[in-house]
Amino acid sequence: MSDAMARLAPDLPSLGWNAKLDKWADKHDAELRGRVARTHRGTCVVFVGDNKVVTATSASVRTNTGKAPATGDFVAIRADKENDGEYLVSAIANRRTALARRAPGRAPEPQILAANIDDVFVMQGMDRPVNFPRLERLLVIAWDSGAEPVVLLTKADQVNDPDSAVKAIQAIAPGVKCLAISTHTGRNIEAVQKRIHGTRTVALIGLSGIGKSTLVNTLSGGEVQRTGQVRAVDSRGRHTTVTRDLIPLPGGGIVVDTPGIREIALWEARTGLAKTFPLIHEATDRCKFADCTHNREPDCAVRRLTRDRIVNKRRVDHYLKLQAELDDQDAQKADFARRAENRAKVNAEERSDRKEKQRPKSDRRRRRR
Ligand SMILES: Nc1nc2c(ncn2[C@@H]2O[C@H](COP(=O)(O)OP(=O)(O)OP(=O)(O)O)[C@@H](O)[C@H]2O)c(=O)[nH]1
Ligand SMILES: [Mg+2]
Ligand SMILES: [Zn+2]
Repeated sequence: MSDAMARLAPDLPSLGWNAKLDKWADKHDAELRGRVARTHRGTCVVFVGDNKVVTATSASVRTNTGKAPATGDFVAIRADKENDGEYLVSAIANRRTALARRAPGRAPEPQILAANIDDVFVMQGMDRPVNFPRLERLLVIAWDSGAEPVVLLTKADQVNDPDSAVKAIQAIAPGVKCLAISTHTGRNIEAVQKRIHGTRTVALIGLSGIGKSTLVNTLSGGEVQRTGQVRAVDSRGRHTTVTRDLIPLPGGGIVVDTPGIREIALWEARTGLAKTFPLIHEATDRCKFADCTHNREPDCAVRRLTRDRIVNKRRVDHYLKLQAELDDQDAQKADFARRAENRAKVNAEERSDRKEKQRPKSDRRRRRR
């Protein structure tokens, strides 16, 4: 895999590396510098230019970076003094943008799906009806990344009237470009290509089996990513892509292919929520009560939107649901922080108790005076 990947790795400037990053890397005494192509269980594959990749340990504990590198990160690398011939990621440059979700598991923490991206292609297959809640959830995450979302409806060759779905999406996502594409007929592939050039980086997200990797291959003009069959019974994919991969395209531009995720939880995405539901978000400021739950209160501007048929009820309900998810998360974060603080206090007390016991008696007495 590394060999094939290395062939994709041109010089660092075409991966988005610039003079500012050079200065930053110099400050961190980087022996090597590069852009993360893939992460996998505490190691990451890094493009370091000259058609080379190195594998570096990315465990945040060992590298003192405090956070794990993500696909798309710009990193400083140095040789691992304890392990001959191995490398460590010694620093991660500040992320210009970051596509994040809440990491699976109980602890409230983020997982970065792609860093330093310009566009997020939010993708859905046209072989099934548009799933608006799923689309909205992905749009929240995409907007929140700081990059620009674009909706791609794939497999347009599978339906007679792809434009009706495009129109329905444009109605709920004003200002977001939406394209019906097909890698089989080539429909709108050129329009997609136009957005990816130079050092622009685009992340692809959406369910398994909708054709993310197929699009990457079409844009690459060759087979760089494995693609999978879709089960006929439920037209679901089989999770063919299992890592988040940064792929430089031969004609310029870079894509991040991701594994299809069924459950995607939000992470601190209030900005993304406001941008995905602008009318509803603005209305919340006009409710009579500052703590309006938009449920039964009089003079509620949000309910007025549905009553006047400006926004449909499903969208309002979904907005409130996503907001509740973020409120819940804040409560969990506070709870986790409180417990961590208590644990630290108990540990500190135990440590000082132990010290007290280890000290000679005479010394203890002297101290107390
Ligand atoms: N009809 C049609 N099928 C397509 C199109 N694009 C992709 N497919 C098919 O969809 C199936 C799944 O494609 P993949 O590219 O592997 O899907 P993926 O989104 O990368 O899936 P994961 O890696 O599992 O997340 C393959 O059998 C493709 O041939 C298209 O434009 N039209
Ligand atoms: Mg794939
Ligand atoms: Zn209200």
